[in-house]
Amino acid sequence: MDLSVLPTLTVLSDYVTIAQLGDNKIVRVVHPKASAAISLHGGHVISFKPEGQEDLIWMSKDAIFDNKAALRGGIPICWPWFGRIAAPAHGFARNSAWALLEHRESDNGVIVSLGLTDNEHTRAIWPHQFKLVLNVEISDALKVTLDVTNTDSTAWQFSGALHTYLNLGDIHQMTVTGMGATYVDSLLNNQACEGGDVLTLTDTIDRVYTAPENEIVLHDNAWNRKLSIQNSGDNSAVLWNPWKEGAESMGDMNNDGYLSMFCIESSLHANSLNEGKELAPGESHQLITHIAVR
Ligand code: TA6
Repeated sequence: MDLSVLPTLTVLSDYVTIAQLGDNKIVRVVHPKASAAISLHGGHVISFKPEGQEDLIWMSKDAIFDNKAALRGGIPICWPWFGRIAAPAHGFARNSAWALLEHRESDNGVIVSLGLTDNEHTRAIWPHQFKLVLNVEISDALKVTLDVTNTDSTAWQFSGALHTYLNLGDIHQMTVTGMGATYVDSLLNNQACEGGDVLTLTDTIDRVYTAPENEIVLHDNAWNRKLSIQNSGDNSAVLWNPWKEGAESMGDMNNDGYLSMFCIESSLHANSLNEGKELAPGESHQLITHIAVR
């Protein structure tokens, strides 16, 4: 994504501006180490480009920036649930207006913090009080931390994901390692399966890998680079590509988009709303993804 063409609304510092993309306001970071962009709608990272590299983050050419729709691509924040165990799919955080809390910068990079707390709209969907802080650390690598706090007077459960769409040269030449052997296949009625050490794709995939290693590596052989994904605070890694038919069925995904993306998600998976991770009043939990070229 070419961030330089977006009109500037506000200059916040030498490195950070607020820019306009369609109807969305974007926190744009341009630093000697890397550039990045985060939509305030959804608290959604839409670009991370270390100096001299192609973007690590894939965005659909047909993504809809109307300040309402969840964005196709980037790093959607799925919260307070993952998937379709309730409506809206993947929770409401990716459709909510986040606030810019602060930005900090040094020679090493920029940290942007966004926040979302419960409001009338969120409580109508999910009747709990909460505070989310999203810390986006932009340097040679990208680190995204979703900090979840229960500000309510009773405990609640949640699930979720940092649903990262990675950008790559050619899906046919991609291999993935480190995802572990065991997975639940969403395309086979959630059947428990076992796979090999190296994943290659020739068709759609939608799997919850239940025992990923500390580092998952996407070998992007077309661009001759390796992307290192290190997740924590999760219980699984969801791997997804909709393939040709899936891409064609989505209005906000360009038809050939599946050729240049692969989702490797830091996920806290649960089968229902009350089987998620429990937080007592005042308790916090962090879901983290760290993405780097290695
Ligand atoms: O993470 C994989 C998944 O849950 C798939 O089942 C697929 O539907 C994808 O997310 C995208 O979901 P969305 O609601 O953004 O269309």
